[in-house]
Amino acid sequence: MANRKLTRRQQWRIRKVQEERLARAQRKAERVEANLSDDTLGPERTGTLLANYGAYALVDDGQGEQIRCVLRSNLGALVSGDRIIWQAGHDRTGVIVAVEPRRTLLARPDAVGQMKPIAVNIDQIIIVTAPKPGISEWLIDRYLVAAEITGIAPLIVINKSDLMDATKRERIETRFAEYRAIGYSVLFASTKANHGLDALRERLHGRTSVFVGQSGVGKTSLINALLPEVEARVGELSEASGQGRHTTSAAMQYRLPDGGAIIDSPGIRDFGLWDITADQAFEGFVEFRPYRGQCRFRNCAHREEPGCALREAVADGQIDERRLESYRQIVDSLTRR
Ligand SMILES: Nc1nc2c(ncn2[C@@H]2O[C@H](COP(=O)(O)OP(=O)(O)OP(=O)(O)O)[C@@H](O)[C@H]2O)c(=O)[nH]1
Ligand SMILES: [Mg+2]
Ligand SMILES: [Zn+2]
Repeated sequence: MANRKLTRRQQWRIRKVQEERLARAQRKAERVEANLSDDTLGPERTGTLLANYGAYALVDDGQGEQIRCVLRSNLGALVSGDRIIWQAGHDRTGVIVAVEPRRTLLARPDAVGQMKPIAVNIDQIIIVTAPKPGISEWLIDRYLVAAEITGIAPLIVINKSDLMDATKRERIETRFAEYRAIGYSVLFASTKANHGLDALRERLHGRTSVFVGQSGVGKTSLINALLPEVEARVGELSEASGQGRHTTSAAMQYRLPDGGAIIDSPGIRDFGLWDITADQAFEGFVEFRPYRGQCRFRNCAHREEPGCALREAVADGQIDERRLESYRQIVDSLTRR
């Protein structure tokens, strides 16, 4: 996963930070436990899980109160957005006893290839990218495939527009014209220059959206700009990154004042789609759909085969060549497993 080799000293520091974090979470969980005893627990109520820190989780009780809860065992991996059943103890603590079925689920494989949920019960995936650390269409395509096959609407946001002069902006507009042509919305924004935030706010209204994208593109900054009052609670100094900057370590949901919610998620370098089939990947490229079953060979891999409808569509200017290449790379990554 790491994009560079870490020195022994850095590794030691990362381990130390993680141990401290774990110990802190454990202490908090113990304080929660101290306020809970089976005979004083309140009745079962519904709530929304805001963030899961492992040893304990933060729950929204639906009345604007945040409750620190421990989790009964055997509930599985709960994540931001889960609708849960909980019982109150003393002093804004509680215990989560059950989880409701999920409406939608966005997941990704972890380091050992196990699918882990990122966020659940969401309506919209906000794919954030920025000229710094760099715009990657390959990564965007993977998120788009995930959005298409989970049926969650995507929105592309290009943040840090303040870092673009007119020429650069023009060049990026040209690169993203293809996405607009196949039906995706692309918004430019800047938290620094306070640009594009109203348009974004409009798209977030009344829905539950998760912000995804590479580390450092400004997901947390966007959430801070949209909800200035939550500033204190987002971003923790990450020594693990070795760069002394704030980086998000657990997905966290925030309620929008006029309805809806936004979920901040930790940045990732690569977004694998390991549990899908080549057929699903095909469906994930919306502009390919009219060509399904049109190739000469039924098992066409859309590479060198004669009579490939997708390659012909590229030659006719109907399909973008880079998108076809992106599809092939995704399929390659599936078979390499
Ligand atoms: N120039 C410029 N910098 C920005 C903008 N928005 C955020 N940044 C900077 O980008 C850096 C990363 O911002 P974050 O909000 O922490 O990024 P993130 O996507 O949440 O990163 P992770 O939590 O690691 O996934 C910070 O130094 C921000 O100050 C912007 O609009 N313009
Ligand atoms: Mg962040
Ligand atoms: Zn083909």
